Amino acid sequence: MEYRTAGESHGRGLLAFIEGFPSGFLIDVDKINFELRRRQGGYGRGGRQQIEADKIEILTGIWQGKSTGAPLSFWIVNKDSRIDSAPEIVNPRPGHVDLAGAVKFGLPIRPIMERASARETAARVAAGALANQYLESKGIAVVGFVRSIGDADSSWDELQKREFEREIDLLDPSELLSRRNGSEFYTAFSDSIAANREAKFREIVDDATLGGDSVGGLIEIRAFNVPIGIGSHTQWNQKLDAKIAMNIMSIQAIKGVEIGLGFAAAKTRGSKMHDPIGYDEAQKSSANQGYYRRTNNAGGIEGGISNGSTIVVRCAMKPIPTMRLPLKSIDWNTKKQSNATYERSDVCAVPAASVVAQNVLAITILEAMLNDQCKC
Ligand code: EPS
Repeated sequence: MEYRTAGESHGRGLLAFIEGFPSGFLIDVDKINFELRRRQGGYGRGGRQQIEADKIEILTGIWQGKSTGAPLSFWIVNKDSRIDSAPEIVNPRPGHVDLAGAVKFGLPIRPIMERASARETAARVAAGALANQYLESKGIAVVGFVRSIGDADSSWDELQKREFEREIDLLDPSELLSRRNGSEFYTAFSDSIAANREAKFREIVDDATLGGDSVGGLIEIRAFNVPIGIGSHTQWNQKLDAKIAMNIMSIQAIKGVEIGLGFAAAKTRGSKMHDPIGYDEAQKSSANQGYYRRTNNAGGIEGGISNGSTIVVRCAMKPIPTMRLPLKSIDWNTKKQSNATYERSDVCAVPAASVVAQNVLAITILEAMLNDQCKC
């Protein structure tokens, strides 16, 4: 299976094209549209989401509601479609594609930024939501949530932080989903922790809004019940962790990806890092085929192959580069100093990016499962 997207932020719409999806699968369009609606939400979103009502139309690859095995294409209309009349951007925004893209392609900034826009992720969410549905039918659950906004963690009470780290590993997918779906920041905190954490997040976003600034954050995605044996050590580009890193890093504004202990592994001794192996006959029919771990510092992947533990991925989103109080830039025509252009934008799109990351992880796992020689 493979997928691609097409479309521009203010063009006619966005397209997701999926090849190699299994035949005979009943596609739940409402579930895909639910994910598209979630992507449009979350605290800190800008004005565009008041205009759009993202929904898919399935153009090809479907017969009587079921996939046919032929290429599927999903179409999402842009209501705010005005690419040809949108004003030119003459002052490239630091942190955005504007400068490097215009130099490379020899075009004005407008057509470059229109394709680079994070609106493209609507198409990825649609494709990923289909993948997630298919995984669900095999008992696999992929759930993305927001861990933190801006520098909120630096003032987080140490005891509460430890309590959260302990309980998050005990949550099953349905508990995680119900917490996440009840939060305007798409977090996974218990009610008692959420109250002060989300107040802090709101304060950070509101402060950035007032200051004409923007904020990023930290996202986590967990994939439960992925069978042992997905991915392969035999070739570098078959490694599941490598595929995950590439696909998550390809999401707009993501600057860091880690799996399991991730960067903290660098300062951890081997004896504390690696997850001791046990065997329990009673778990033989579960994802781990009985080979259980009490810890999961590997984040569910060893040697590029899933080991039956929950796959745990985190990614860091940078603050969006379009800011009401802009940084210094140049004038693209005269090369003289000026301020970067400001256009309508989000102040914080971390909750939306958690929806994107969840669905991108789902399609990455499904691709690996379907394309894997080992047919787990
Ligand atoms: C987005 C729509 C865009 C931006 C955002 C993502 O809307 P507009 O540019 O019309 O206000 O809010 O795009 C970016 C963050 C970006 O870097 O371009 C969406 O639907 O997700």
